Parts: sequence; structure tokens; C-alpha cells
Amino acid sequence: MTATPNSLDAYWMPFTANRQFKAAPRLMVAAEGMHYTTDDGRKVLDGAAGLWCCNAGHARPRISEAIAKQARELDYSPAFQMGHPRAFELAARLARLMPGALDHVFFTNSGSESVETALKIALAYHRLRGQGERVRLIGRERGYHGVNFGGMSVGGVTANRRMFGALVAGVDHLRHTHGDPRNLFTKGEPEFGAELADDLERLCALHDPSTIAAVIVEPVQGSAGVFVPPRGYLKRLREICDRHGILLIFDEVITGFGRLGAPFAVEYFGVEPDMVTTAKGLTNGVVPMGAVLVQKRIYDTFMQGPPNAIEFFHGYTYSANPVACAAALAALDTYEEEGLLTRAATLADHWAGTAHSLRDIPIVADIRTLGLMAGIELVPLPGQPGARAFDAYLKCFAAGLLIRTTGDIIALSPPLIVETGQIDTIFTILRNVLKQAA
Ligand code: PXG
Repeated sequence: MTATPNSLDAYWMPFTANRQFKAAPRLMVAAEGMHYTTDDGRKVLDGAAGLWCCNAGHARPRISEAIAKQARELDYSPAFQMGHPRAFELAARLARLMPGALDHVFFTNSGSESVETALKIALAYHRLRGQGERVRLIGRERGYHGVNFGGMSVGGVTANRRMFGALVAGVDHLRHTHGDPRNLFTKGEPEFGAELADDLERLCALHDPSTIAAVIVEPVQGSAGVFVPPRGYLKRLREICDRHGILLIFDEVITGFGRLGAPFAVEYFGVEPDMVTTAKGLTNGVVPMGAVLVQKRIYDTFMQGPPNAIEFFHGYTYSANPVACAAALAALDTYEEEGLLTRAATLADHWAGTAHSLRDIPIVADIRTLGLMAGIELVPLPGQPGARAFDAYLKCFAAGLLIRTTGDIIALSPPLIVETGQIDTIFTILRNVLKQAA
């Protein structure tokens, strides 16, 4: 069997320049630990944890074995009006892992579905409490909340929105927090800009707060380019939400499961939202799965009416799929056994120091770091937005390093098992590539 398929034509690839890719494909055929293997037998160091999801690295035996065992034992059981033990076990375990009152869990199959689920819970929650006029949803510019209609609408990435009609009605956006020149090259939380949270007061004044159901933000904006919140910003958002009875949703699809050095950003920033959306690292990226954690009082609000009535008309065929649950439980075992949910905290200084060492390269416009995340913003080539970073992506791949790019920003987020020597390798390869381009 050859590793390279005969035709690449039929597969319409997501978020990909299909024609460019198919003219010069990059195919992965295996992965283990910190490395991928390509179809031409090259090892590629994973600087992106796949797509921010393989937090324990690749081909972890515990997870692979749990999946195989579960598929043999109970491959599927109906998700509605039926359960299986691992779903309850996983929910209880996530509730224990998540701080505070976020102790009920709704399962989905992706980050996008987690976001839709949380937005629907928010609307229904208010309605059940007699505040059905709270219909507006607030997101943030440059936010990424997946690609379904709700998440796309509260999201703030223009390219992801402009082709798709009028989107969901009643949505407004906070300004993003990026761009204050005083915050350039900050390690950790930037000092300036907490007052941007007051945008929410402005939107409350405009729309009347009694019409706003929820605010959704990524604690650290990931996809659009690693924008770390200014110190105090998230706390201020929480206070304004409290003042006006608005639910606060943290989208932790990227920040969850140890990326920042704490199990969740909730803990890292010490701010407790009403709901948290997760996916990606939940199963180490191995099986699609997402989860929404909600505070008990939200769950309890739904648990009214006759006990034989379905309380929430929402769910997916694969909610709490047994194989996904087995993968998630094994991923959590791996994270806990190896201390991975806090490992980024011990590596953060080395990570930041090494990342910021690229500052002297003339085409590097900004560097931002938190936990095991880094955003490296390049000066764009005149008239060719994104070209410079994509060129770096191709050159890094050829040199044996996988990175992510968005526009002219390079995003790095290695598996949390990364060793300091591998961190050095990531930035040495990147330095060489960027110096060639400078
Ligand atoms: N919320 C956040 C914060 C995300 O980062 C989603 C929701 C959607 O998740 P799904 O599982 O539906 O893709 C995401 C996904 C990138 C990149 O390169 C980021 C994501 C997905 C693909 C690529 O930055 N984030």
C-alpha cells in the first residue's frame, strides 16, 4: 500500500486553499509523542498540538487502548432517554476538575457545537425565569467561536462571516483588546486596556441591559492571533455582567485542559463565568467531543415542570458517545498522571524567554505569550496580507516544524509534554526561517 492516495480531488478540505494544497500536498501518515511523520518519511515537530488539541502529545497508549476497548465493549448507545456509565463518570470528573459552581455538563461533539449549546442554554434560561426579553447575544471583535450560525454571529472574524448572509439577529460585539502600542512585546497579561471591558456598559446603554442574555468571550483569544486579555479585563466583564443580570460564557475550547498552566482559564484568571465551553483537549483531540459546563443554578432552573417532561429540547446523536467518553476519561487520566494540566506553569518562563528572543528580527512586529501559547506577529509584505506568515509556515514545515498561522500572525501551542530542548528547537527553526525572510 502506498501512503499517498491516487487522487486528492474528492476531498473538499476545510479552511484550506484546496488548489494550492493539492498542487503540493502535505500529508501526515503517523504521529507519536511530539512528532508527526510525513508520507515522505520526515519527522515534524508539533509546535501546534495539532490544532491546539493534542495536549498530551500523540499516540498516547492509554487513550488508544481505552478507545479500542470501549468500541469492543459498548460501541454506541442512544444519547436520548438512555445513558451509559462512562458518560456520568466523565461529567462528574469534569465537574470536579472545574472550579466553583460549574458542576453540570452537557456533551457535544466539537467546539462549535459547545458554543451553540451554551448560547441556546442562555436564551432558554432567561425565558424560564420569566425574562424572555433577554434575547441579545454579545461577542467580541476577533473572537472565534466556531463556524455554526450562532458562533459565527457572535464571533468577530470578518472572513468567517461575510459570505453567510445576515447571520443571527440581535448580536453585538465588544471591541477587541489588541493594538495598544504600550502593550507590544508583553510577557503574560498586558498592562493596558482593562477599561475596554466598559464597552459592555456602552452596549448596555445602547440596547438596554434587560435585553441582553449573554456575553461570550475567549479568555485568551486564540484563533485570531493569541490576544491575551489586559490585566483586570475579565474581572471587569464579570462585574458588569453581574450588575445587569447578564450571563458570562468563557469559550475555553483552546485555553481549557492546561494550555495556560492551570486546568482552565477560570482558575488561571480567578474569574468564574456562568458557563464554560470546551472541546479539543477534552479527548486530546483523538475523538471529536465537546462539553459545556454550567453552574448548578442554571441546571436547576431547567429542572422544573412535570418530571416526565423533557427539560431542554437540544442534543446530538453523538452527545456523550461511549468511545468519546472513554477517550476523554483516558485523556484526563494521562493529564493527571503526568501533571500536564499545570505543567505549562513550570515551562512558561522558559517558553516566554525563548519566544521573546525573536524580538530582534526586523520583520517581527510583536510577540505575545501566556502559559504555553505564543503569538508572533510579522510585518506584512506590502500589498500581500498573510503571505509572509504562510511562507514561514511552508518553510518551517520543510525544516521539520509544524506551526499555525492566521493572517500575518504565527501561533504556537505545543503539546504540554514538550521538553525545554524541544522549545529551543521550535524557536531556533523559527528564527532561521524568519531571518531568511527579513
Ligand atoms: N471556540 C474556540 C475558542 C475555538 O478556538 C471553536 C470554538 C470551534 O471548535 P471546533 O471544534 O468546532 O473547530 C474553536 C476552534 C486555529 C484553529 O488554527 C482554531 C480552531 C479551530 C481550527 C483552527 O487557530 N478553534
